[in-house]
Amino acid sequence: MRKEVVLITGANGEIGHGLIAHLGSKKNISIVAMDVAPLDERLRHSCEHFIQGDILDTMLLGRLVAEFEIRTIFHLASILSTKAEYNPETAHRVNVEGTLNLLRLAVEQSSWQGRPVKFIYPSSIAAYGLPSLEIKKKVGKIREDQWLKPITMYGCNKLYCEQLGRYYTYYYRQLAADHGHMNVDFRCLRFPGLISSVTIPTGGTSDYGPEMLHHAAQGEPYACFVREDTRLPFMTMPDAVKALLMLECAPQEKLTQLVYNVTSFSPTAQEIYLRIKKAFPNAVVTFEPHAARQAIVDTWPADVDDSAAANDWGWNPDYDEERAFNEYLIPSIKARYLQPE
Ligand code: AKB
Repeated sequence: MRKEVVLITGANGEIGHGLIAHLGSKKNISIVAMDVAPLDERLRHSCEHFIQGDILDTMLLGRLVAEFEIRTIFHLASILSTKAEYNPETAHRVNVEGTLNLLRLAVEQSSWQGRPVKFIYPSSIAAYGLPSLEIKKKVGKIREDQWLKPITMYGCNKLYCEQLGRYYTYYYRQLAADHGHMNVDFRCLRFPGLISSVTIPTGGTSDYGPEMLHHAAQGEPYACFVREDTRLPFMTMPDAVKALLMLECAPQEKLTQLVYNVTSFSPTAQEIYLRIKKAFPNAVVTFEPHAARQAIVDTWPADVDDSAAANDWGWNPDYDEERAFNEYLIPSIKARYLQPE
């Protein structure tokens, strides 16, 4: 008999780390983790199986369908916004074709199991595209259906994959039912910038927040690549994991939409710096905006409206800005870097 498991792609990534570390502590969950690189040693004990491979390898994915009964897929593998701009076509292949392959896998699993497999997909504030800084300042919190004109390949990929999820949830089955195929249960979060005390992101454009913090904690100078007045929404990694699991567990009948904004606090880069300086008085941070990266964040919203998530499935972050820095980020980062291992 095939074993019921949760499949997590992009296991070594930031969200992968946070999610696996959290789920690994639960007794009744078997994790099958997947990543192109060897699994981080710290995650090994939390995963029942690890598959090193590419989400573009359809033969490999076919073997997964045969071996496991997959209850939920957390499809976290992705090339982030800055890195994607260096090779947009490769990013498209990984971000879009990779997601399509996973959705096909979910369809096959759903058909075989006779029930829709849950497909939890992290989209991003990169799906938005505000036309000017004036408008960004004026509009404030934006809803899921507003300003969807991304300027990055990553943002285009995220927005399109949300549509693919919609297709495989509502429309695919209309034709495919004749062939015994089933729809999937696609659920999506649009994440803001994420900050973890454990991992540092690579290749993103909201990375200046976590990078500033981790550099300061290690006593290294940091050249911030955006202006002081740049404002973006952020959230701690524990809250990101909480949102993923809350959305996974939410009763289907409560969900009024497939895509939900989630957020917590919206500081400027200067406000992040001031919090860091208070905790690490020797921190050296300079602001040296990088034109292309600045242009990207200038199109991302200063804040998002996450009231649909609050109304439909009770979303509420545990960490506001004060708690995020004072009770999570600063103490655990100090413990991580300042104490001998
Ligand atoms: C990035 O900066 O690319 C990501 C994101 C906001 O999705 N962190």
